[in-house]
Amino acid sequence: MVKEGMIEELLSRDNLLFRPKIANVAKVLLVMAVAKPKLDYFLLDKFLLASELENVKPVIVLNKTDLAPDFKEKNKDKISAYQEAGYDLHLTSVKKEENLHMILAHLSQGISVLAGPSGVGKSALLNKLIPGAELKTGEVSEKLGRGTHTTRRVELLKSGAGGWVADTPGFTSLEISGIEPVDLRHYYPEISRYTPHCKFSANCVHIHEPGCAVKDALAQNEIADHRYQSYRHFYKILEEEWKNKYD
Ligand SMILES: Nc1nc2c(ncn2[C@@H]2O[C@H](COP(=O)(O)OP(=O)(O)O)[C@@H](O)[C@H]2O)c(=O)[nH]1
Ligand SMILES: [Mg+2]
Ligand SMILES: [Zn+2]
Repeated sequence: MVKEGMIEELLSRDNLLFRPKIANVAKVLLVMAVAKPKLDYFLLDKFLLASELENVKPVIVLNKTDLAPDFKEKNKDKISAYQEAGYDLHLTSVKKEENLHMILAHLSQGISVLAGPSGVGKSALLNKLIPGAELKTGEVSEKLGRGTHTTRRVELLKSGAGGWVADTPGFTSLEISGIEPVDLRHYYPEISRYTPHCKFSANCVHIHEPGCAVKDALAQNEIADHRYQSYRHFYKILEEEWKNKYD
């Protein structure tokens, strides 16, 4: 029997990474699809921010590579940006059973959770990795679940690798507003590396300050443009939110 340790809790909001709360989560596998649905890098970065905010180690899983065989080649700069920032990243195909052993290896210790948008293959992945898991897959069942249930269950499944893992419902948006704008720079490892070299390193948020080492690194292609754009994007959002908070 794999369905041990059921946790049942009211779910009133859809926008938090770990709802229902699961205590002592060691790792979060951020599952996204390379196609169907199309990979949204801003959303991936938002999941990364939310994970860091929760102090949980994120592992990036880009699934459905069978649907986009040229994904790796076309996205190699973006992929290496995450790897160079220090994130574990795996390209998988649940359908073709590619690289699934790498994911199983991540489930060897403590509690892990799967998070990511709906339809990317989270439940299908666990069904492959954990014999007997029998989680519902496919968009139809998820939609029905959302419409008709006021409670959702998070089931802790025992992985063959030794740890425990929880599937989660899909998330459409996430909460990162707990981050103070000036602190956002610490959440982008490859950006924060340059901060000590900025002229005004104590407060430089790398947007329009003079003598900014991050801007220089960007010009030299040492920081991936899409990551800097994502940083700016979330900086502006947080700045706006914090302005409204204290005005
Ligand atoms: N082509 C392809 N389809 C997949 C893959 N993984 C999952 N799917 C399909 O994607 C749909 C959504 O999967 P599901 O596990 O329910 O996604 P979840 O919402 O993230 O749990 C299902 O129809 C799966 O069969 C994959 O690697 N390749
Ligand atoms: Mg699912
Ligand atoms: Zn700077």
